[in-house]
Amino acid sequence: MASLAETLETLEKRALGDLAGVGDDSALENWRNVYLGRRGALADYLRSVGQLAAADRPAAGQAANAVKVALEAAFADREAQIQALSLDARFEADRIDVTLPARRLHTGALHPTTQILRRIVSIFRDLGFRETEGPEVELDWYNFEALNIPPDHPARDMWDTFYVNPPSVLLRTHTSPVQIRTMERSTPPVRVIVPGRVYRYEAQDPSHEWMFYQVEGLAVDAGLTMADLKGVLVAFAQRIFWPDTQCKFRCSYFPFVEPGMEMDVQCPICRGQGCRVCKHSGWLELLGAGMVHPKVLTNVGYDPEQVHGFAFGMGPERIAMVTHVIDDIRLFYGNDLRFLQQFG
Ligand code: 2U9
Repeated sequence: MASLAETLETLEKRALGDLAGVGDDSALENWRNVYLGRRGALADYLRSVGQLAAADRPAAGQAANAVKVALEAAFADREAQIQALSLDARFEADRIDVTLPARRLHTGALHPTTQILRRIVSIFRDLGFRETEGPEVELDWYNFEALNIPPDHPARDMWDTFYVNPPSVLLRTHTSPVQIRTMERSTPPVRVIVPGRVYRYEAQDPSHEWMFYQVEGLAVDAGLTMADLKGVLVAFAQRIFWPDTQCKFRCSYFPFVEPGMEMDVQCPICRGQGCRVCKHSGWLELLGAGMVHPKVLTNVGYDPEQVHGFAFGMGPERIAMVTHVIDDIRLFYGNDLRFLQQFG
C-alpha cells in the first residue's frame, strides 16, 4: 500500500495536471471544489492524517499544508490566465475596423418636378403672385365652357380628356379652371400662380404622359396691358435661367386668350449657340400666354370694359427636361430609383 507521502505527491500532480486543462470560470470553480473544497481531495487527505500515530502527524500535516499553499497559488495563477484569455477573446469579438468607409445613409430627396415647381412658384411669389390650388376632378363648365371652349367646338380637340362621369365630370386637362374659380370668388386685382397635376387621354411616348404638371398664372386689374405680361414673363425667364436670357414672342392661339402668344427663350444650355437640347436652333419654346379673352372675363362676372387680364401657362417637366437634359418625360413618374436618386 502506498505511503501517505506518496498519496500526497500523486494528489498534487493530478491536481496540477487537471488545472492545466481547465479553460473557463465554471471548470475552474469545479476544480477548486474537487481539490480544495471542504469535501475535496485535500480535506480527505487531512482527515486521514488524523489517524496516524501522534509522532507522525506534524510532518504529514506540514506536508499537506505546503501542498495546499502550492495548489492555491496555482489556482490563483490559472484564474488570472483565464481572465486575461477571456478579455482577449472579448476584445477580439468587439474589434471594429475604424478604417472602413461609413455606410451611406438613405436620406430622401424632393422629386425633380417638386424642385422645379417650388422654384417657379417662388419666383412668381416675388413678383406679387399668390399661390393657389383647386380640384383635379372638375366640371365641364370650369374646364371648358367658362374658358370659351363650347361643346363640339373644334378647339376641344386640343385636349384629349378623361371623363369621370360624362359629359359633365372630368379630370382637368389644365389648371385653368382654378383661375375661373378664383375670379368667381374675388374682385380685381387678382394675381395668382397655380401649380398642379393635369390629365390627358394620351398614348405615352418620350414627350407625352397621361398625367403631368402645369403652372399657370393670372393677373386681372384695371389697365393691364400686354407690356405687363411681357415684363413679368421676361423677369421670370431671367430668374429661372440666366439674368441676360433673351426672349421672343410669337403669335399663337388659345381659346381663352386674345391675342394669344408663345414665348421662346434663348437656349439656357448652349446660351443660343445651338446644341442637342435646342435642336441647334438656339431657341426653346417655354410657355404659352395671352390677354384674357373678354368672354372669359364676362363668364366670371367681370366687366371687360373695366378690367383687363393676362395669363400664361407652362409645363414644369419640360423646364426640368431642358435644365437636366432629360430626353424622356416618362422617366418622371416611372418610379425608377436610378433616375430619381440623381436629383438628391
Ligand atoms: C384663364 C384665362 C387664361 C392660361 C394659358 C397657356 C396660354 C398655355 C399650356 C401650354 C402647354 C401650358 O405647357 S403647357 O401644358 N398653356 O400655353 N395657358 S394662356 O390662360 C388662361 C388660364 C385661365 C381663366
